[in-house]
Amino acid sequence: MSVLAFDLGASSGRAMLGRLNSRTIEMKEIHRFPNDPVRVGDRFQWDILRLYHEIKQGLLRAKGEQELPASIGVDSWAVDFGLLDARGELLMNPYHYRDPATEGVMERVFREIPPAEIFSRTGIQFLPFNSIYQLVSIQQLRPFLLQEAGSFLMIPDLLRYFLTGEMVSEFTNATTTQLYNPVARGWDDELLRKLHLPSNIFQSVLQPGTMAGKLRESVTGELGLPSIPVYAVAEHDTASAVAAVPALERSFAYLSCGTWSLMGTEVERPVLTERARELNFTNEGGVYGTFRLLKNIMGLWILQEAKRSWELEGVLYSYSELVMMAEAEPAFACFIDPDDPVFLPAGDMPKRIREYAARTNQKPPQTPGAIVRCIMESLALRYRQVLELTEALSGQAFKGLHMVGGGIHNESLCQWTANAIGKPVWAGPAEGSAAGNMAVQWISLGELSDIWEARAVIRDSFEVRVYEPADVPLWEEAYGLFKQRTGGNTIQQ
Ligand code: LRH
Repeated sequence: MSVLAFDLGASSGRAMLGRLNSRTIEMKEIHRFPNDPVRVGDRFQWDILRLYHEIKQGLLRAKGEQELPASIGVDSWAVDFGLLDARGELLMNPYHYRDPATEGVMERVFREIPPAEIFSRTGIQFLPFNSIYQLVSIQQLRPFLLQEAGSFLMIPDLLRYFLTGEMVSEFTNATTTQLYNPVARGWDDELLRKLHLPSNIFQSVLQPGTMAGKLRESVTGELGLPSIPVYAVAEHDTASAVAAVPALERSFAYLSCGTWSLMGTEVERPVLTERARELNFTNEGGVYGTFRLLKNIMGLWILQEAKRSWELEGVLYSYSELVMMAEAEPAFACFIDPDDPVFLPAGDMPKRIREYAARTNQKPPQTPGAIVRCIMESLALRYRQVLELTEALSGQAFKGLHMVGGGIHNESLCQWTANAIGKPVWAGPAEGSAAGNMAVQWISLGELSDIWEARAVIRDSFEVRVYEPADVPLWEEAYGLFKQRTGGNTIQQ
């Protein structure tokens, strides 16, 4: 039985058709498209209608395949949303989470509500772009939007609404707003009240795996398709990626490696301790009653943005060229803390890396190769640091690390990660989010019995490459240097 997964990342989207032949998944990319955010003046926004157009293109391609999908699911990056008026029409282009308008908003909110209270109500890490701070920023800059708003829908909820006409929110993604209370299991009305945000715009929240409507008439008419069911899958892309981790054991550590690096473990209930808050870990909703105890690491964004800077200067490197140039550079010459807030916004990344180096008394890397080496080594060492924190916080010791997502195409990063953590890395599948998106659909359709059967099938269907640690003493020494040069600070906001 085949299903269709739309997986939208911060830099590209894809439509994947999955077919389950007894216990093997065959995945076919039927459409891939860039997701280019648009800068207008000093605002940074998503081109949501273009994304919806690309989804329709994906549906048309599916029509050309030998078998129509039995169902459809959409997942995307978290935290961003659209506001719709009372008639259900979109009021604004959703803002990009890297839009500068949220700068300083989190700190202003803390004057109204102490961070400890926000954390105990939501279990979510403090990131300046969480939907809660975006909404407060809209309230300050464009209050009429909230006055007019009839509903709030996260990006995949919104696209699903365009497809089906049904307005419902999905749990895994709802948790990332930092407005959802995982203990009370609902939107946190008290937080909304304290922030003077309207509570009536929030929709009921469905668990992943619930049927959430069917392609509406205008869509079936336009595209010449039957009314295919649309499921609320694990609509946060990271939740879908974690669902697809091909783990054998119940206790496992993962790194979902894309624009962001999300590292953590799956837990049965949210960890709402003071320690979790201090370490700025999050408890995002997972599939089938689980939570994702994890931490955001700035990830390959730093490399993507450096590459874009060189492109703007007129030099186009491919990722494999950049990685090869990095491999040729001397090791451990310069480190950055990838999670320093200076690296969050879009803009000249090489310049910010050089400034960081100068500020921390290191020799600034000059060539693209040296810069990329610095980024990749720093990421691998930061992974080691966050893995240690995940172990300390969850009280578990992991035998190795599962890496999923497009970042695993960077083989040196996988190897250096294994070296840095001194444990094996199991890399695969690269299309983790799409696989998790499909897995939830097949479970709902009764084709797979549960998430553990799905993980076993994923393990048997995709290559999982093993990277054994090497040069461990050298990396151990480098880890000491990394901590020294990046401030030795394990408590990172
Ligand atoms: C990764 C991701 C991550 C969020 C970020 C906004 O794509 O969903 O989990 O924190 O985007």
